[in-house]
Amino acid sequence: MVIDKKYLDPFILATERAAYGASLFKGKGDKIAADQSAVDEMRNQLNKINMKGSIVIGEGELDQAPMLYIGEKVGNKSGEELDIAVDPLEGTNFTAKNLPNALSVLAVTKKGNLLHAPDIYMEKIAIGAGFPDNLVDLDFDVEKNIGRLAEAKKISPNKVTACVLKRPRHDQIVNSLNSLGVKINFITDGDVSGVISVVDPKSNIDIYLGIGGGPEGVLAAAALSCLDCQMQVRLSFQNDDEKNRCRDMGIKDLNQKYNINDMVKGDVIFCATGVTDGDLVKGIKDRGDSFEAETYVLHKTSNTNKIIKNNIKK
Ligand code: VTB
Repeated sequence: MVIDKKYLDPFILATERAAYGASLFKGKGDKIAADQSAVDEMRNQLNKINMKGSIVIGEGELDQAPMLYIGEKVGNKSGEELDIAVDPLEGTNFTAKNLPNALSVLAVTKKGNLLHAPDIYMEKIAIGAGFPDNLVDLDFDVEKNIGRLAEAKKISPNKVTACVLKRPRHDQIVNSLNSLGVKINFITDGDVSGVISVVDPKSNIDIYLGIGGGPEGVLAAAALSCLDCQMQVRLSFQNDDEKNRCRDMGIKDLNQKYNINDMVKGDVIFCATGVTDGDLVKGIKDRGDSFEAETYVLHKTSNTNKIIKNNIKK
C-alpha cells in the first residue's frame, strides 16, 4: 500500500511552516512559546491537506495537550486515511538558546501502520545500512554490541564512534565505551537526529546507544525504515503508573523489543526541517516577505532521499 507522492509537498510544507513558527522564538529563552508557535503552524497546514489524518504521536494525551494531541483528527476529511507522528519542535532548548540542531519533524504512514508509542522513555540502539540482520541487540552488553559491529566493519573497537545523549542515566554505557576506547560523540538533546546520524556519511557515527523519548524513537525509526538501517527499542518504565498506562493502551508484553518493522509498516514519508542550523539541515533564514527552509525528505516507495530547499511566502 503506497502513499501517493502528491502528499510529499503538503507534508514538507507542514514541517517548513512549523520550523518557521519556532524560528521566531530563536534565542528568546522561551521554549514553551517556541513550541506553541511550531504547533500552531504545523496544525494549520495539516488541516489543509486532503486526507483523513489521525495524530498517533503528538504533543501528548488530550488532557495535557489541546493541539496535535494523540487521537486528534487532522486534514480536510477527504482523501487517504493516514496516521501521523509529529514533533513540531524537536529541541525546544536548542531553539530557546539559539543552539544548533533544532528540527521540526513528522512521519506519515497508512492508517494502522505506526506504533502508538506512549510518551515515556525508550532504550534505543541503531546502526547504519548494509550489516547482517540482528547484528546488535539491546540484550547484548555494550562490549558485545561494539565487538560485533567492529568485526562486521573490519575495524578494531577503538575505531568505532558512538553517539550518546549526555545524561547521568548513561554513565554505565559511557564507562563501557571508554574502556573499549570507543570515540563518543555526546549530544545534549535531540536524539531523532542523533539516531539518524548513523546513516549520515558526514557524521562518521557508527552506532547510537541510550535512553531517550519514546515518540522520538518512533520518528527516528520512520526515517531509518526508508534507509535500510537497523534499530531496536524497548520501553523503559520509571514507575507503575507508566506500566499501567501502557497496559491501558493495549501493550501486552511490556518488555517487548521492537525492531523497525514492528514500529513502522509499509510505506512511509519522513520530513525534518531545520529551525536552527544543524548537522542534518540548515535552519530557517528570514528573507523579509518570505523565509528559506531546508528539509530532509524521505519517502520509502518512491525512493525519495533528498534535502530540499524552498523559499516560502510568510
Ligand atoms: C529526550 C530525547 C529528545 O529530549 O526525549 C529528551 O528523545 C528528554 O530527555 O530528543 P530528558 O528527560 O533526559 O531530558 C530530547 O532531547 C529533545 O526533545
